Amino acid sequence: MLKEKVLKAINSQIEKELFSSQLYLAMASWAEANGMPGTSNFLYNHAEEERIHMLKFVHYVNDRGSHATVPSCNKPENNYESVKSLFVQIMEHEEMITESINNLVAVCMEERDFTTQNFLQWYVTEQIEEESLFRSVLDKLNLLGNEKSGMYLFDADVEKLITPPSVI
Ligand code: OFO
Repeated sequence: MLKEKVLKAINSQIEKELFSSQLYLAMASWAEANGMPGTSNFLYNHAEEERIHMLKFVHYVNDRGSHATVPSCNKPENNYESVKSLFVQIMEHEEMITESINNLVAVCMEERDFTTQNFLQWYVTEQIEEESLFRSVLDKLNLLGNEKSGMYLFDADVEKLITPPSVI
């Protein structure tokens, strides 16, 4: 069984991963409705990725003999000013997630739960990849500046960054 503090922190992280998935789903739908098929495919795929992050926690908690609870989820923003503002928001969101994973590691260290700390290393590495991915998307957008014609190329290009969701 997990210690109370560790369980509480993981259940709170499950809520964040669920929100990430819903947020990227809402963003994907906005991009699809606004004629950006490559961007929407990229975001739909990433919404799945976040659902897998959530499930990985759920299975871990239950495998340890505790109970992972499924939370309700806040409504994500459904409208965006621009593709750039959407990706800026993702970057800020992922930085917040990285901070949250780091805090979770700190809780495990305080509670001397080295098994969970070891399990969390997957998320620590994943956050390096996620931040790097979204930074590279923002770099592409910054290179385009305000050129509307460039958005067609961006849309085709961002789709190439899709990777199959990782296995649980
Ligand atoms: Fe985007 O990494 Fe999970 O939340």
